[in-house]
Amino acid sequence: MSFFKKLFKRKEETKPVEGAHIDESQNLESEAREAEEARLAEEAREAEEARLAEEAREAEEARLAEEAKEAEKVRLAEEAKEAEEARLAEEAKEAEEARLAEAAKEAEEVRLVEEAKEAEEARLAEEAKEAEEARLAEEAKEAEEARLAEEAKEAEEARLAEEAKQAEEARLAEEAKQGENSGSEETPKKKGLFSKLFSGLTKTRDQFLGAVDDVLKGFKKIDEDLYEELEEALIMADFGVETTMNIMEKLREKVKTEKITEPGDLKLALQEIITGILTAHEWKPLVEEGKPNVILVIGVNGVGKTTTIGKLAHQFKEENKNVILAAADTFRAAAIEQLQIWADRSGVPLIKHEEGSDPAAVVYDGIKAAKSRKCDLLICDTAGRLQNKTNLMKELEKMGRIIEREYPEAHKEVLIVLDATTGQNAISQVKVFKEVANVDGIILTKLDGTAKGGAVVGICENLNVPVKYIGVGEKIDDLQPFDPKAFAAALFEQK
Ligand SMILES: Nc1nc2c(ncn2[C@@H]2O[C@H](COP(=O)(O)OP(=O)(O)O)[C@@H](O)[C@H]2O)c(=O)[nH]1
Ligand SMILES: [Mg+2]
Repeated sequence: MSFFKKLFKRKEETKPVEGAHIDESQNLESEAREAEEARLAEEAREAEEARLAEEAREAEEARLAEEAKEAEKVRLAEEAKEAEEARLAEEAKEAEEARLAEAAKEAEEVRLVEEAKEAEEARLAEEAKEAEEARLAEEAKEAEEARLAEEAKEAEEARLAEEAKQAEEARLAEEAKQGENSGSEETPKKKGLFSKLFSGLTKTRDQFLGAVDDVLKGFKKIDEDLYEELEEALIMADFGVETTMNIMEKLREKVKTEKITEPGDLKLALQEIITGILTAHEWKPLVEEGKPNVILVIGVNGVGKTTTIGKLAHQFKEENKNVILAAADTFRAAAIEQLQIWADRSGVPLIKHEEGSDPAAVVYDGIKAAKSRKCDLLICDTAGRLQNKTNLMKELEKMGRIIEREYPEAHKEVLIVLDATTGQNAISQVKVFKEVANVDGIILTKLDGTAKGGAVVGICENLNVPVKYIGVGEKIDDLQPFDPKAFAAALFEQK
């Protein structure tokens, strides 16, 4: 029976019944029982509630645990997914890197093969070129020897004739000196130089002066057309565009200030302007007196370095200087032999090594010999292989270093030899060599063989390097100090 039913029943039973007699002890007992029952019921209820609460708590805990477990599962799954993704990404990255490395390796291999191929081709080309050069040098040497033998014969004849002429000139000069009009400054030597220069410039003069004369004759007054044609004549003689423009500007100016009206008078004006440009650089002698001198002769192949050195050696020997040569063009045996021929002709000693040896070592030995023989002048020949610029640069640097180190007391000159027949190209050669060496002066050769003599004017104006000597022929005395006034005069003088 439930607690409530029991209670209800007890109340029914305890309802005062009219007339009924209720035993007092019975009542008390019943109350105690009921109280006990109520307490038990209360306890049962509380126990039930506690159990329910416990159950609810356990259920809640189980639910939470379940939830936590599921959350953990989700988290782990998530983590596993992420790890997998990371692994895949890493794998993909590695695969990509491997692919790129492979591609780079392949590209590098292709490049190396290509480079090796190019190097081989360049080597073969260089070899072929060198072989060709050697052949040409051999030919040149043979021709040179034949020519020299011929020249020696001619020179001897010429020398005898010259001696007779000079004796006659000396006699005349002496006579003139003794007479009252002895003031003439032109020595026979100077006259001889000028006549060589004059004949050396024949080709240039014929073309240039011929063209100028034609223009001037064709006009009655000075106008734009005349200027234009004169400009053309200058360009044709290889004065160079810039220099021609400059000369023309100066000419217009001169015509204005000096009020020149006759076309015929323009010739003298031009000569004056050109002389002005050519005298811009002061002429200093190559050799400083009272101290040793070293001249390093540079320039591309075939411009006339070796020939010029032979001529210089001869000239300085004639001036009673103690000269020594060094064959630092060691690239070909023929080059050394060629210089030997010139040394023998001038009667000066030559320091030489084997073909292919270090040019700087030759210079070193040259300095040693120059010191021990107390020479006034050491002249070094060099190879001018522009096609191998790095090597050339290294060689020239090394030679320069050796001279500075071993011969600091010497006056040093680096001379570049230029071939006048190359005209304006000569200017770019100087620019290239200026990158690798300090160039102190220019020697312009082969003026006799070209109508491009006007290039001298362009060279003087464009390069901040003075022209020191000019070559006007192949003979030993066909080299002369550059005299701007004489040059301009020889360019304009009529026969
Ligand atoms: N006509 C003429 N030929 C010259 C002159 N100077 C050098 N040569 C010639 O130019 C050629 C090359 O000269 P070389 O001295 O061997 O040149 P390198 O290679 O610079 O040493 C030779 O045949 C020389 O005779 C010159 O002033 N006039
Ligand atoms: Mg040479």
